[in-house]
Amino acid sequence: MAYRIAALWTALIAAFALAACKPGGADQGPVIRIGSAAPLTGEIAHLGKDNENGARMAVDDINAAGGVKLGDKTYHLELVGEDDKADPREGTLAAQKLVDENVIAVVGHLNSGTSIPASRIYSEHNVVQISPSATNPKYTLQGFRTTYRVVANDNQQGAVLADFAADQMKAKKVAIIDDRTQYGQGLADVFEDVAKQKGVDIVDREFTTNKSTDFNAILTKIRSTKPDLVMFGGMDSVAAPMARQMKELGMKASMLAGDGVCDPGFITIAGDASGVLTCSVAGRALEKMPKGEEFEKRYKDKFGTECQRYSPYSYDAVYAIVEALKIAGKPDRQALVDAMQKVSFEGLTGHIQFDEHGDLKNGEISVYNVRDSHLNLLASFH
Ligand code: ABU
Repeated sequence: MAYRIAALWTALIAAFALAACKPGGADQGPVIRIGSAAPLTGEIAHLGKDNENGARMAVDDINAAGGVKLGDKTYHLELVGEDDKADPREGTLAAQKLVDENVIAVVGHLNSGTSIPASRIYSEHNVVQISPSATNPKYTLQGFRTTYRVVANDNQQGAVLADFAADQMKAKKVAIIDDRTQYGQGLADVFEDVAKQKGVDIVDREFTTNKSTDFNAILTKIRSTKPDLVMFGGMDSVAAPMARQMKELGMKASMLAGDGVCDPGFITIAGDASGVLTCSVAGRALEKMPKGEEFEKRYKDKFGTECQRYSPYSYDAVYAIVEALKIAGKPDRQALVDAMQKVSFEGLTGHIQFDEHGDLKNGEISVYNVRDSHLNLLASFH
């Protein structure tokens, strides 16, 4: 028995020493915890990790600059990451975990399909949620005071894609495929409505899932309609094998897609079929951010990989939380909720200020194509 008590004490002392040494431990004074929720496993883990990395970079930068001073106390930030597996149910479990882990606010989730169900939990616990990438308009239209995003939404993105298809790409016949997620189907619906208004002939509408990899049946059907474009609403892990199969089937059509596809991960998976893609991003292009190149370089040095898409936006989401904390003057969930509407600052990605719903004011849409295995900026729209 004496041996077991001694062993327990040794373990407790070791655990205490570890807590005191790690970032946010006792030696660094008071800590404010910020959550990050994204898919860290599964088909789009590269995008989820990118979102988390952006938030981590902001937290590390803020801590390196001395932390967050509120009144007479200086706080160290700690990032608490949860894996939502890009799954709606897992998203709510991750949200509840973050609430229980005493985070003051959350950067996330990546997907609209997880951000929307999770937002109810954050709202019930007065936890501010800022998504760096969820673009479905419904996300911010639920009447919650806690729900924000730092990107444009799919009403803007779908309309820009339809305008671009009709006016710049001169597409007359378009087939549409979506993945039946809130994001993919929602974006495809907006695109279809606006494209029809512009006189584009929607020759077919098909759907798949966000896990599918075999599209031969629907692509063979679509090929017979001879479209100029195949518009896809979904993510890169589905779009890339689809692009490869379009090439294998000898299809002449280009692929048009939104921000779930517009990243280096698509090019890696699609390989020599990647040149078929024209796509949009629901924000300012990294190339047009005054500190974009510096961010890209620092990101690569820090994480040993190139940034994908929305890490600059999760970086700004952390700064938006810190701006609101400074307005609130104390690390209190309710005070933070009350401060969010007053946030206004020049971020990495542009000016960050929110409308009454929590949408970014003056969101931008950028359009790219893929040339020589690189994303090539074509145009920006407000
Ligand atoms: N906006 C692209 C991917 C995330 C989402 O809205 O589901």
